[in-house]
Amino acid sequence: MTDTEVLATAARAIRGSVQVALACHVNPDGDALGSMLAMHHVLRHHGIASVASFSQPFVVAPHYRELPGLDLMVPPDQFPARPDVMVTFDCGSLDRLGDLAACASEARELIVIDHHLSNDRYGTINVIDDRAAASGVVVRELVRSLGFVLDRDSAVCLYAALVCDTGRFQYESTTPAVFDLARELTEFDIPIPSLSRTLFEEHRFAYLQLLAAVLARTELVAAQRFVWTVVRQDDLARFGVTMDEVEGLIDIVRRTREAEVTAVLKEDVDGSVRVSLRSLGDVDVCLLAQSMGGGGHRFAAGFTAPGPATAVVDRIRAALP
Ligand SMILES: [Mn+2]
Repeated sequence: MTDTEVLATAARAIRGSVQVALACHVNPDGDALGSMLAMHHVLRHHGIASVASFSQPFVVAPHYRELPGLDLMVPPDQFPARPDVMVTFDCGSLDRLGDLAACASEARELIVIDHHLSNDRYGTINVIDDRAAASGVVVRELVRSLGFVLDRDSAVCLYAALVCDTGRFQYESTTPAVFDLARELTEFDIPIPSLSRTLFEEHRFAYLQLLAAVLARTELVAAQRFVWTVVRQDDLARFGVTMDEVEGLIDIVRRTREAEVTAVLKEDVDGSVRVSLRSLGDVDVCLLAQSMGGGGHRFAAGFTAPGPATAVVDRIRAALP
């Protein structure tokens, strides 16, 4: 089937359904939440009953709080056990649905909306476009295929999906098609400054203090073009910050001009160390992570190892050119 035919098949299934059950992957990001909520708004707007959820932990990260429709989701235990038509968003495999994987297996029709090349096509209808910059882009096409229109809330959600997955129009995925969609979405009343701030910029003051301490101990190994730092449990206690809040810290450390590879180590309560790796492309950090029992992509990968952190750094350095 061509892309257009698959979209039309998905649209027919949705139109013919009594209730459409929408789900995205565990620990949803901006694209997962944005694409799912956009579809939720569009269906409600056109009188099609829908329910939206994601697996436990049923908690939305604070920087997504301005997405309209978060209050319209239901907890996963209220999700239909045997959905008539279920649609998944930005979710590459069944297990990434967490608690909702069982519901997906019981669905009469399972529509998979995604843009990951690695998607294993677990649906009965798979609408997967690996050239799309975000799942939100695929949702826009599905809405068109349904003959439905966007409203303000769905436009805000799709805009969030688009800016999150293109890194605010900075990643390689930023094509002319991305700007076409952005132009269309910004015809609606999108609060661009406040969305940008909450999605990408603001942090609690406590985090900034932790950041200062962690940056102060960052080490540059110039000979190996390698920069690294560690976040310790006592940092979290001292500044009152959770490990979840330091996810973006590596994006600051990897700005180091002299470094090709960046590592941020996070000491867990049990003494093990979670390592995030980034590369500019000359070094394949996925291979490095795999050699340590982890995985990822060429530019971004990770692994977990027994501590202490200094021993883990020695192992990374031994694997680097
Ligand atoms: Mn995505």
